[in-house]
Amino acid sequence: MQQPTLKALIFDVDGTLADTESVHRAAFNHAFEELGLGWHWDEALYAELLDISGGKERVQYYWQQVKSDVKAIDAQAVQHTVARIHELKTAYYEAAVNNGEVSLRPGVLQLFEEATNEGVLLAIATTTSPVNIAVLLRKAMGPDWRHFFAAIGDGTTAPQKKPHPMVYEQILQLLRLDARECLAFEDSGNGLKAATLAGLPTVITPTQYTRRHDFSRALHVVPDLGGVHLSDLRAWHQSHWSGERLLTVE
Ligand code: XBP
Ligand code: MG
Repeated sequence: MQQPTLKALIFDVDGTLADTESVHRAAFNHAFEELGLGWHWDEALYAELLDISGGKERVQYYWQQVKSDVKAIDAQAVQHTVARIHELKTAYYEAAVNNGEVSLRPGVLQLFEEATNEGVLLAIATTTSPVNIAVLLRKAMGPDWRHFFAAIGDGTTAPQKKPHPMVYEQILQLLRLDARECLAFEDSGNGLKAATLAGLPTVITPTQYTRRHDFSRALHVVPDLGGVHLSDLRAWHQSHWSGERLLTVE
């Protein structure tokens, strides 16, 4: 079986490109306060709620599971309120990123540059909202940030969210590449599941929210991408698939 060539790097956003979840958490709490809901998500509760991908889904889950009063309100009213909370939260998050409260994690920009210089495609596969991607990458890479990415999948293009593989499957279709020709980069158990289900070998860079997750199926787990070069990724990718070929030869 032909050894596949590494042709694309597919990145998750929250926790992977940048350690954003503390800023997301603060934005949720600002929205709850402004709407007078009397809700507050502390670090420990938010770490649990992060098992639910997607901010709207997370709020709905919290309201249904933790605040039992939602049963008294009809589904449409719940949807409307959740959408309002999320709209407000996203505005607070956007303001915080524009205020410089979030920066890309170590090594991310360097890898973007090396990949671009060597013709390896870059893509994004996230459950977050498109505006969150734009505000983060515009701040970090300038107004032309979008040109560096061959494809972007987000919470609006893939309604079935991680650990469902939908967003990664979409990206592979858009790139017209086989999973064997790509690497995925994630920070969480849900993200690893989604990428692995799509057939993608996955590099994990945990955060303080996800460091206890199960990463046993990851290709590599590194504290961050600082000092990780495209040459390292090519070697990891090759060893992964040559390992598979040895298995199929036996
Ligand atoms: C992480 C998420 C997102 C963010 C909040 O996305 O699950 O829901 O926590 O962003 P990623 P939204 O796949 O990038 O790790 O409120 O826009 O969903
Ligand atoms: Mg993530």
